[in-house]
Order: sequence, then structure tokens, then C-alpha cells
Amino acid sequence: MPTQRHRWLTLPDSRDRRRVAAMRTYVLDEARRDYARRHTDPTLAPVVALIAAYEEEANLGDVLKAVPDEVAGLPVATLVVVDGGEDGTARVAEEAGVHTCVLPVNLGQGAALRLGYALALEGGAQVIATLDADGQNDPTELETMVRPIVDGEADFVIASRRLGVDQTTDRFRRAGVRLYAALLNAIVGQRLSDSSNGYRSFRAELVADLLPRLRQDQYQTAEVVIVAGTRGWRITQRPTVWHPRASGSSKKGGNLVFGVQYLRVILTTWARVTLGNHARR
Ligand SMILES: Nc1nc2c(ncn2[C@@H]2O[C@H](COP(=O)(O)OP(=O)(O)OP(=O)(O)O)[C@@H](O)[C@H]2O)c(=O)[nH]1
Ligand SMILES: [Mg+2]
Repeated sequence: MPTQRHRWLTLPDSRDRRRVAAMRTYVLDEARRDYARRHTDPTLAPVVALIAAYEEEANLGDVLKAVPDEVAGLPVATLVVVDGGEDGTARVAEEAGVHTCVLPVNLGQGAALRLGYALALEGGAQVIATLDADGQNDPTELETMVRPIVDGEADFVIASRRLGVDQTTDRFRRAGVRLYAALLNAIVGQRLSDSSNGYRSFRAELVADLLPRLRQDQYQTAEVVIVAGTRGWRITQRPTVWHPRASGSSKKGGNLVFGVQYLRVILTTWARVTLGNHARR
């Protein structure tokens, strides 16, 4: 309790923020309780293919079928974090027999991935690979993504549609990929060609280091690169194919919204990291 002397200086009530934080904690705890009920043994495999899926009922099944059982000589387990939603995404994941964690409400891809990273680490993963649920990444390229980590050449591998094959036709989006890669490279001193690609693989130690430093709930790809780059982890890229979405449309808004949000994440993360301000926005 503030003393009488200080009371007139106290800031406006922050109950709203605290309420949202409490609800968020409740949602995450509920997802974990549900996961523990579904999977009494949380052990996964040395390589975990992690997929955050939001209303991808029509696309997820084919993605899951294509994930290999083994890459770089290591067994692979698949973990799907279903990020709320109204469709049958959770059912598709369960029917495929993969590890499934269901958030009762939509928190955003970044928040769902953070939960997935934590479950993968708790499940004993040595390498964690993330890929999209909409069919834009090819799961059969997992070997390409994981090999540099297993061979000790890198800590963080990012797929590149520009070094590989981009089968999409949106010129605006392509220009955005180039522009944001250039901006990000200028900030973190890397030479990445497709830093917004969500097809990635990480050494587990890097994920443990990043996890408490990640804040973005939705547009998270740039944040991960900036934080990993400024922490001195070795980042590399590999050519892959970028397919058109199997069906449905982007969950992240049209090009303008996506572009503006992406820029916001780059600038705010950069400011936060360089100013050493880890306060939650
Ligand atoms: N967990 C979660 N995942 C999401 C959310 N929005 C999108 N995703 C997932 O994130 C992945 C990529 O989302 P997309 O909407 O395809 O966005 P994108 O691939 O970056 O952009 P596009 O090129 O427009 O498809 C997919 O697997 C989605 O299911 C969300 O709110 N929560
Ligand atoms: Mg997509």
C-alpha cells in the first residue's frame, strides 16, 4: 500500500492489464492441464517438429502425413499447438496421432509457439523445427533444415524461398520479404535473404536462452531473429520451396496490415533489445 504521502502520485489503476495477464496465465495453464491429460508421458524425441495451427483443419492433415519419422539419423516427434479457433484442427491433429496441445482461446502464433517451445524442451528435444500448418513449407525438407544443427555448423537455421523456389505470385509480398530482410540484416549484422520465413530449426539450448526474452504474440519471426542475433547465436539459411497456401487465406491480415505490423515488431524489438528494456509492452 502506498503511504499517504505518495498516494497522490500513484498512476491510474492498472487492473485491466493485470486482469488480462491473469486470464492469459489461466489459458496457458488450462492448455497445459489438457496436454498432461492427453499425454501422460511428455517425452517427445530428439527432433521435434513444432506446428502452431489456427483454424487449419483443411490443411494440417496433409502436412502431418508428410513429416518424416527420422532426420539426420534422429527420430522425429510432431507437436501441434492448436491455437483456439472454431474448426476441427484439434481433431485432425489427434487423429494423426501426434502430440497435441490445445489452447482454449486464440492467443496468436507467437504465444502458441512459445508454449510449444516450452513443451518441446520439457519433452527432451535436442533440435526444435517450426513449420506452418497451411502447407507453405514442405515437411520433407526437414532434413535440410535440421542437418546443420546436428552437424554442429549452426544454432539456428532459417529457410529461404529466395535461395530456393518461391511458387507464390504476390509481388507485393515478395518485395516485403526483400525489404524486411535488408532491414533486419542492417540491425543484426546478418546476411539473411528470407528472415520472415517461419520454417526454422533451433538448437535446444538456443530456445531455452530465447524463451524468456520473447514477447510477440503474433508477428514473431523478426523478433526471434533479432534476439538470437544479438545473443550471439550462429544463424544460417538453407534453400527451400515456398508453396502457395494449400487452402484458405492468411490469418495475419492483408499485405498492408501484415507489412505495418512486421515493421512495428522489427522496430520495437530492436529498441527493446538495444535499450536493454525487457518490460512487456
Ligand atoms: N497459433 C496461431 N497460429 C496462427 C495464427 N495465425 C496464423 N497462424 C499459423 O501460423 C502459420 C502461418 O500463418 P499464415 O496466416 O499462413 O501467415 P504467413 O504464412 O506468415 O503468411 P501468408 O504468406 O499470408 O500465408 C499457419 O500455420 C497458421 O495456422 C494465430 O493467431 N495463432
Ligand atoms: Mg501461410
